[in-house]
Amino acid sequence: MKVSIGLAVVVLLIAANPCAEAQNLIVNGNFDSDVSGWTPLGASLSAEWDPSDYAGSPSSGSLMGTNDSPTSANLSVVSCVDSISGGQPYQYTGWIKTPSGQTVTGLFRLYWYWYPLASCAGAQTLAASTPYMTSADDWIYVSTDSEIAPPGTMSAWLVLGIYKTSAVPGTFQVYYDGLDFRHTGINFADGFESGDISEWSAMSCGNDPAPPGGSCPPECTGGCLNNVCIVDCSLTSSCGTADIVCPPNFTCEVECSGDSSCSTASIYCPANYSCSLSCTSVNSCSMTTINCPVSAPCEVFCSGPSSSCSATLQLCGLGNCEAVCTAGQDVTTDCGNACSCIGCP
Ligand SMILES: [Ca+2]
Repeated sequence: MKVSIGLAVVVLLIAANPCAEAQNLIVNGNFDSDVSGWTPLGASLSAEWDPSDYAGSPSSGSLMGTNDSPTSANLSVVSCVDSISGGQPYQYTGWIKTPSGQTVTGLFRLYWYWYPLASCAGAQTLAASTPYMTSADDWIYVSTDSEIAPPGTMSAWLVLGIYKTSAVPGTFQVYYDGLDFRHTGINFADGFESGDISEWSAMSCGNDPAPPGGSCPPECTGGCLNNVCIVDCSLTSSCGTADIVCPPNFTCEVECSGDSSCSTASIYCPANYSCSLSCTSVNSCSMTTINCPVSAPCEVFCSGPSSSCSATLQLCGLGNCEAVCTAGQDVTTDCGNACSCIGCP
């Protein structure tokens, strides 16, 4: 597998630095029960809760924006987030759908502004945007590029653009869901002081939406933390007797720290959220197979003795897929159509 040195460095930094993880700064980006925190600007625009959810969850919904201006109008639903750090990179992602069969045309996109004061006060500066889109009959994932906040930035004004382009009366509707705005998790260490992130775009390969979470399912035997389901396999031969099936609405971490703990197990990741397998003890993941998410990141970490991974198989999805070995462990990474793929030597 031919990969660039830059990408390998990125992956190792991410793997080695748990501080590189960032969290979604949007309080209500999944619209589980309402559209609180979001404000439609303009008398011709409404923002209402709708039961349609981008992941099909029966316990969540989306924001339905309706632009019924009698003429063309570029309107927006907005939300302000604080706790921005100047000089740091941020990215805005989400899911968008438009009902088919609308009688008027329009455009939609995600974009945001920076503000020098908290609560989006002071003079605004346009940050970044997705391209304008014209149709999305089913939910599509969209993402801006990563954008560095100017020095002194305190807050960001996040916008859901709902631009009715027809000059005739009629309503133009757009649904938004799974919105995520976060520090993109790059902590500039030695060698990256210039702030040049042009080599870092591999991080945005695939989809990596924030999981909706919910009450912690019983299969998360190590509990749940920040919408991460932890499967605890710390006892000898504890998890290899049956399939390990991650619940659908959480990021999943399977921790095989006991001897032979996950040996011969088949692991099924959540379809839409990232998944990781760690193998840290004698034969902990021997003959274990991990079935990766459809397009979210999938990682296997083999550390400890060389037998911690032996005849371990990683079946990649479309997203970032990687295996990290520290001591000659044996993992086969089947890259398939992964947008980025790094296996162990
Ligand atoms: Ca939702």
